[in-house]
Amino acid sequence: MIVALTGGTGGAKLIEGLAAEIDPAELTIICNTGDDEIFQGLHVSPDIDTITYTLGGLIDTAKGWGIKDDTFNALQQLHGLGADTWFKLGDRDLATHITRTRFLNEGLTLSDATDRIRRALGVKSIILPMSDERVETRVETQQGQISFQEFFVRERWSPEVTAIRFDGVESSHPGPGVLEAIHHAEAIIVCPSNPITSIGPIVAVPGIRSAFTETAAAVVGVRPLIGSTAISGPAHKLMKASGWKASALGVAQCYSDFLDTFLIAEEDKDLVEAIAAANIETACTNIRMTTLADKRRLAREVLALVEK
Ligand code: FO1
Repeated sequence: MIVALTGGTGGAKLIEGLAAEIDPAELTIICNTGDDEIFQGLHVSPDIDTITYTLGGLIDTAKGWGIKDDTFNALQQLHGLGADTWFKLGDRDLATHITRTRFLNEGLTLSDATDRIRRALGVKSIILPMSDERVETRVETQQGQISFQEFFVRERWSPEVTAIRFDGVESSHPGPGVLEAIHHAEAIIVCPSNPITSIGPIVAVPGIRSAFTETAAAVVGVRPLIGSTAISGPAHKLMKASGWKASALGVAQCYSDFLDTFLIAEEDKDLVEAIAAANIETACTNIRMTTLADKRRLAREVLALVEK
């Protein structure tokens, strides 16, 4: 069983490549839930949905989120009724949020709801929320504290960030199956997601980071930045706000206590020695994933590293 940690659109691209290269039933994905938020009264889990839609062949590949060719009639009607509609929920996407909210209202856990929805969408891989308890990523800016989606979508990640917090994480527990998956994994892949707001919340859940340092499985990470800039999104900005250098070295240091091998961009090859000093093996490659062929190539390179 290969275990992958992911959140957001970058991680989903590598997961798509992995699922095309190995039997998807051999893939267990531990997913960030710090981006979850209530919109239109519904529980939206963006990172879980991005992975579920990607593995179900439903993802809008142009945007990297939501369902391809979705319409937005309900949202338009909601706007007319005075609702906040800056977070774009498509008509088919809404069916997922309505279903998850119904399951949660019936007393199911987020893990149960996630499993029922992925099975209904024909997804063979196991998708595990990092926790069934609410962990909320909060972004502190000069204008005050806002949610991750308010920062990322409404403010288009323009505010200067002074700190990132994961409210509720101290009292949270790993979701069912998470620690078992880590301990029994043949290999663990840290996908090219935002180290602070996608991977950060997962390894902040008490017990998960230590499981990564204890597991016998090789842990291979793929860097989500080239040079000091994120391929997409605010990773470099959020790393600086969290006191990490937005360099390949900075990301390696974020994961240095549990990462065995780090796959970084060819452009960053001059950092290999510095990262090796953090006791992490490094390999360089082209980490951009535009086409499915790119995603499959990178997945093959990562799998070759975990087999080493
Ligand atoms: N990202 C945007 O930039 N704009 C949106 O309106 C938006 C809506 C949305 C709806 C459902 C969903 O699952 C994801 C959505 N995203 C949107 C992406 C989301 O903000 C990010 O994928 C993650 O939260 C970042 O990790």
